[in-house]
Amino acid sequence: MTAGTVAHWIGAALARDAGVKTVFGLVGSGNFHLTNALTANGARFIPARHEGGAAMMADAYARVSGELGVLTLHQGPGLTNALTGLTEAAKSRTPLLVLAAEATQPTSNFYIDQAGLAAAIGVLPDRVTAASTVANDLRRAYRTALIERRTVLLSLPLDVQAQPLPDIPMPAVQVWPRLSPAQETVEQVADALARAKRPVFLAGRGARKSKEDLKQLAERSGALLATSAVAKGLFNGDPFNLDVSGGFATPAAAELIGDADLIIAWGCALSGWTTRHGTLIREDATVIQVDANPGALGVHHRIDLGIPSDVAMAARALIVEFDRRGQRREGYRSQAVVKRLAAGRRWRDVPFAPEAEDGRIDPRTLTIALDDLLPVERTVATDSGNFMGYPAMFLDVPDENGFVFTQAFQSVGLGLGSAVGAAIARPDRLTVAALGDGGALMGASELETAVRLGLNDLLIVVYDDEAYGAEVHHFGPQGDSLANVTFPPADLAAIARGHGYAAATVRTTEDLAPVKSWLAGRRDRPMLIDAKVTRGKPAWWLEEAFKGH
Ligand SMILES: Cc1ncc(C[n+]2csc(CCOP(=O)(O)OP(=O)(O)O)c2C)c(N)n1
Repeated sequence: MTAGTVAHWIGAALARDAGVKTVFGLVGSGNFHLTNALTANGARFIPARHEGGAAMMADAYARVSGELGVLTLHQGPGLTNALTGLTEAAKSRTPLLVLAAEATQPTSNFYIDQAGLAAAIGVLPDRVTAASTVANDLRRAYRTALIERRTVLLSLPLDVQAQPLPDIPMPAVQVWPRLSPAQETVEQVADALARAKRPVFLAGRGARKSKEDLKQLAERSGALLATSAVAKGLFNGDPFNLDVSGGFATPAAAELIGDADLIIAWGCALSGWTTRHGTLIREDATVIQVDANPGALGVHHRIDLGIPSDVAMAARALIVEFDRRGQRREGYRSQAVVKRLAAGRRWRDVPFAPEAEDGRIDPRTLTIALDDLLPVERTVATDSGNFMGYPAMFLDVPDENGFVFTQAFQSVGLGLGSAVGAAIARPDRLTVAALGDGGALMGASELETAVRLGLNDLLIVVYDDEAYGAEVHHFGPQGDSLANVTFPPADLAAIARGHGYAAATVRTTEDLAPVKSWLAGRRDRPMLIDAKVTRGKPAWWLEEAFKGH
């Protein structure tokens, strides 16, 4: 019996009044009535098999759809199981509302300090304190998650959930006005662009809604365009697009970014990943950072000017300023750059000698073959590990919503859950989950979820080196024992078939024939390929990642 209780009211307020369409989670006694109330009022509930998977599904769903992610959990262990995914979401500023039941009696087995736990991982703790305050409590948490782009834990004490409630609507959520730059600041940036010979724009996830403005401004000011890994695909099709900056940058992109005399970061944190720990940015380059979150300015890299502003508003104000001045500059858009890009814009333009190992395929050869085989309309979600640059560098994505890269916490095991969330958000696209064998087995609890949900346009690609490759390549050269980070072969194709997948073991490009048939056929089940990849050499971006340890 839920009607008329606080639990019922929260479900109805979110699904009916706030229009929440999709909710992820795992149901226990503490969130049973709430989840039923959500679905009774029109939301779709996606049940995961592990809260860690559910958290990543909600996170990726929010990243790909642009909607608020909503997650519902049982009290205590339901929440602790979700912590790694929630940390990734919090560090990525994913707008995510976590509705977790809460045992408030310290004598309960389920009791923990949920607020303390949330605070420790960068999640904002909040609570529904009483039936009389639920409308305001829910609105506050919902608004903070959505508008301030935060991961918010709204704890729902069991006794409060059970209290009766009169029929009141959820109050409207007030939208904050967007920050815009002062005219003086706009002129300062326009002056810097007018002085610069080689300006480069680095755009992050915070620029995803501003690409047309940024492309226009770059054209007027002669800037080249690049993105952080998480915003890959943003400037697809632009003739001066360098694609990803940082560890995954092509030699041409790294060279051109490395020579820039002005860098403007747009909604981009300028993290060590994007700047190769600062080495991609010349010491004498002017660095300007624009971010809607003032707290993000200058955190990872030195800046000469930090502008707390909505990215699109700042870009538009600069376009107006350029037009007012009647300016249009060639800047970095020279014929020499056109030629350099024509010769090596994409990673696959860079020649390589495939590594040879009996019964194994070079991961670059594999990924290029897949890139040719798979439809262009795709979402690529990657896990963490030595392998992760191969999909990031050799698989194209159609736009800025096509790449799910959950590396803010650099955790292994998040890839499969995030692929499921992405597939739910974009059922019109093929979803590619790129995993290492370590990450695939760590996240294996969601293998069944994809089949159960009928996610038949999901292709799981396991880069199987039968090891924690990142550790092998980190410590191997020092002569340390690798016994604890290498494993005997596991038949991941058989494991997948057991769950109901189409599956294949891949050792050569010819072994991809079943993928071709799967793509061409009825696609009545998802597919997994266990690619036995060569193990001799570390990925070249790994050295960069280790610098952060
Ligand atoms: C949760 C978690 N545990 C451990 C690590 C340390 N770690 C980083 S990469 C890696 C190996 C992952 O192996 P796999 O998924 O097979 O990918 P590979 O490195 O072999 O390509 C490990 C254990 C981590 N980052 N996150």
